[in-house]
Amino acid sequence: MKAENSVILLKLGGGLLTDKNKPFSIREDIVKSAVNQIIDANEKIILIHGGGSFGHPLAKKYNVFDGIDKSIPNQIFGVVETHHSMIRFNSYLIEQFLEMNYPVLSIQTSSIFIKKLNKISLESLDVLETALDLKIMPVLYGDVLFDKKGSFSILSGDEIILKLCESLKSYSISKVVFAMESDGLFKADELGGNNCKLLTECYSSELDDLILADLGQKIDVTGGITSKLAHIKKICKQKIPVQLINGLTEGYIYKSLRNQKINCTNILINE
Ligand code: IP8
Repeated sequence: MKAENSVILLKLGGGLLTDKNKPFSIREDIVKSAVNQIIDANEKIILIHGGGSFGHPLAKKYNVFDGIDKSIPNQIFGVVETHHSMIRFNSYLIEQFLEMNYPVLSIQTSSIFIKKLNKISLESLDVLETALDLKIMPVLYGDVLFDKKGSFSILSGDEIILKLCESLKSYSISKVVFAMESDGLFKADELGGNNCKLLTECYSSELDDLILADLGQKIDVTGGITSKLAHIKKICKQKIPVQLINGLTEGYIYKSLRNQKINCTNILINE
């Protein structure tokens, strides 16, 4: 595989880009800064973003994650509303790139992923890889996931990343970056106090023994940090390093994409 066929997967957390306490609210300055940093970095990237206050409150209201439930009033309408809300959020982000003349392509997660016999399958990898060939940055987002057995769920941005790590064929993934609202993963205080420390470096082989600090979670239908760690372990099984960075710290997204040193969590791969 040629060097130019290497790609970075970058997830911008929904909690970073939106105010999770206020439905349908975008943190415009943070979005603009992230967009500028991505453009300046000028790397081959697949961008994935989470649901934040556009996805989670609606998904929760209609219990979309757990699938069809006839006892929930208007649930089917809630499914399409959740999806449409994500499109609105995604369109805002896409427009920021287009205003800067940067070529991006929104790819609807719910149109290319489906659940079959309890397995999530990625149906249309070619669209994504051809966009990359054309130097277009594909942008995906947490969305509704349909199930062939006649139901639905939610596919999180983290799960999308994992599926891409398992499925990309003509591109190798040099690293996965999660831009969040904190500096990374925090180890629990060994003495049981509140003194938790940022985990700056850790080998994938050490992840199973890691005890993380519980820093509290806002509403998140797709599982928060525990589920993120489970996804990270699976990503590392594909021999792909993972970096968790603070997207609120000025310049960190750019520095991460350019492989410059920052204060964050680095999960390295054992040889
Ligand atoms: O924020 C969830 O994606 P995530 C997307 O990456 C919806 O977990 C629609 C809730």
